[in-house]
Amino acid sequence: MTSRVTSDLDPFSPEFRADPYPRYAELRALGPIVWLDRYGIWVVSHYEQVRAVLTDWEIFSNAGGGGLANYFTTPPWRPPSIILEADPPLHTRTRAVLMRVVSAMAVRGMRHGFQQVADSLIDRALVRGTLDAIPDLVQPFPLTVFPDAVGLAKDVRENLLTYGAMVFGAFGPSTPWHEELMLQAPAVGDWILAHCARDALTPVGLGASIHAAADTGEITAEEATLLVRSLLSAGVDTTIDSIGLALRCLIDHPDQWRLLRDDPSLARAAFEEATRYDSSSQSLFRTTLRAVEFAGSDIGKHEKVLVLVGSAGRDPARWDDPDRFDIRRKLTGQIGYGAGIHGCVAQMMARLEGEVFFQSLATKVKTLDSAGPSALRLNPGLRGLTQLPIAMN
Ligand code: OVM
Repeated sequence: MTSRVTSDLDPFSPEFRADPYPRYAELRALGPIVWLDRYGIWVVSHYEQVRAVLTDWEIFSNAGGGGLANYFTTPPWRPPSIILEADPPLHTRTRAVLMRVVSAMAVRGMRHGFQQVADSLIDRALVRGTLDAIPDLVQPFPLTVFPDAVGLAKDVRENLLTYGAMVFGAFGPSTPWHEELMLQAPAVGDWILAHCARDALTPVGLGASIHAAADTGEITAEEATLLVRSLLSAGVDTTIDSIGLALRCLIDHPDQWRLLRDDPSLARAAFEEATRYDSSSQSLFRTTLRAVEFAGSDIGKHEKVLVLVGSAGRDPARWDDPDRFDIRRKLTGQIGYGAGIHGCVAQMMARLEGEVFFQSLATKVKTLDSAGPSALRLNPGLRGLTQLPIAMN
């Protein structure tokens, strides 16, 4: 006998999003899979089921779209991603190219350049002492180093944030905020594709490496352009938000900040723990390719499953004292970057950005305090801050 547990919780409502963790615990208490009446979708919130869904790509497809919209019934807002919104065999071919382009070896060579940008941003912030860390310290870091690594032209990078807002806005339900934003979609969609073309990119960089794969016939020129777009879609907002949230974690946990300040070599571990504790990626979607019985419930064909990685990171069945932010935790089994064939392909770049940023901060900054309330961004596809006033010296 299968059963269906239902809930009227709305994971995309501002109330839920303001503090999702107690709500996640409510969802976990309801069972391993729950039907959300509000959207007519399934939700999994335990570490075990989150991992199970993410690693079973033959049933839980990405071709139906990465968000709430079901591409099997509703046309996508942009030409779909050929890596995120694709299944094998297409995904296998495109993922192989990106895996090579952002390999451990390629990422190792980025440290020095990242370090220079982080050092200079932190030096400038220290001169000011009191500032809003999101626009004035956190945002400029990925917004500089990531497109530089890709080889994007230097002009009009602000458009990247508008584009990123659209990409992640499309993950959630339609709202007046989203509808207004999407008025710019045709222009911004054209802008991004034009800047991802081979002749628009610098001759050395991740973008050029992707286009080089078109010379061997592994991918087409059009596919190369779309894969460059994937990097720019997934690589800017995500790290801005995760570095911002990690910074807030350290401000909210002064004992952990002191540990890091006294031993800056903890920077990578601190960022890793923040990615478990308060990941910028809280939710992903899959769409079933066929009917399946899962964790005691019958899921129909082409139904949406909301996968709460943010809840999996706090599941007491997987983590000791999960609501404790502990940068000395021996963290294995990270779920904040997803898992399985769609697990974040450039997660080593993200980790390097976080490590370099917090190592520089820990080395240069003596005191770090809140100077006012933080504010969450509206975008339903990512968790992040728009505002984080800080005082430091
Ligand atoms: C893409 C894409 C967009 C957003 C996120 C993402 C988290 C990928 O266009 O491929 O991965």
